[in-house]
Amino acid sequence: MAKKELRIGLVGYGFMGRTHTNGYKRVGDFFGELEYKPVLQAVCGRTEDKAKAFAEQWGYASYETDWKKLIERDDIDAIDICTPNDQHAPVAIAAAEAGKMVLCEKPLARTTEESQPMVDAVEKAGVPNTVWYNYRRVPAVTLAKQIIDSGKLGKIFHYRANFLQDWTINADLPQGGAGLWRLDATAAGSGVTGDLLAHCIDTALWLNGSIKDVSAVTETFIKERMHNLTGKKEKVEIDDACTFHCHFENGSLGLFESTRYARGHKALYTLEINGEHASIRWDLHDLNRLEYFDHSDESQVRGWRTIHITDGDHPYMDHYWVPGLCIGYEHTFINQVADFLRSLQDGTPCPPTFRDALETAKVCDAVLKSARERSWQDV
Ligand code: SOE
Repeated sequence: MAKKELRIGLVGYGFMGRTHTNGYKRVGDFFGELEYKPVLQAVCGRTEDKAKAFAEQWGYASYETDWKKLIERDDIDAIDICTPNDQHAPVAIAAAEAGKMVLCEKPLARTTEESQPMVDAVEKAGVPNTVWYNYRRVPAVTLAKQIIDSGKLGKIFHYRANFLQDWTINADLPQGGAGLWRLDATAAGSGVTGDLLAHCIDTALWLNGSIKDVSAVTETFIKERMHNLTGKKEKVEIDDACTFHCHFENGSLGLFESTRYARGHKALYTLEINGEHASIRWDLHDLNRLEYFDHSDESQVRGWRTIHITDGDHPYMDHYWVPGLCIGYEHTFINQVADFLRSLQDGTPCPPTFRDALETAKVCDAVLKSARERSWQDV
């Protein structure tokens, strides 16, 4: 049967542009049953030779240098936003108003205030939408969700998550511009809170439900950095590190930490959930494994077990290799594209939708406000 085409217009050709494009290119190989197939119609970026080179290297049929032109094109069905965070809102709102589907890289935008009109725009236009919180699509994390939903953990007491990196320790690293916009508050909105804790919060809301209130501490270790766009040393306005604790609506306590100053850690996203009957632990550096402790095991053999998430009955894994063989980071994006295409064919939302991601934005805002005002904040 001929597949229905989903013609993609990608805005932004950085790291995330590559991860998403790889997802579009590979999804048909692994998820051959889907009715839709992505078509790499156009990539858009401000610098013409870079946009052209990206189109040639990754297989886009054409390129644009103005996202407004991309959105006007009637041979594009879906706009995928991979720009710095300050561009998410204008592009998403214009795309929705033009009737395009919208896929947006996380976080939804810099603040809740900026995110809300994006939610309103996609809902008013009735266009399919999703936000690329890709770690939900790690098979081990999806399995954690299934185990929690089955009730095996019982009442949840604790949710703990870290996202640790070390790439900004060097004080000579400039801020701003390509590659370094994550250090520039104007482009990024915040530092580790919006960039890294947003992932932890999205997963936590999915696995453990809503967060009621938060108490946070942030720190900016390097106070001034050269700004690539102005050529001057300027104040650093982002949070380099953030820790917060919180109450979840289900009565459990949450503890979260993120930093770009944890020497030796490159992308150490870990989470642990402790319930009345069982606990779960996961680590991005070993993403194919889920650790599980079940108190109902016979006492002599009771202990943490490590489940290698590579079997055909584990989430997504029947689409990949044979049991025992691993997948990687890039497959989380392939899985996300597959889920988006399936949602189109089923006429259902593809979580996290813009509305779901608004919840994460609200928690991030409350965290930053709590740190600024040194007080507990309701979400
Ligand atoms: C930052 O270094 C970063 O690339 C984030 O922006 C991504 O969302 C995260 O998945 C990995 O780290």
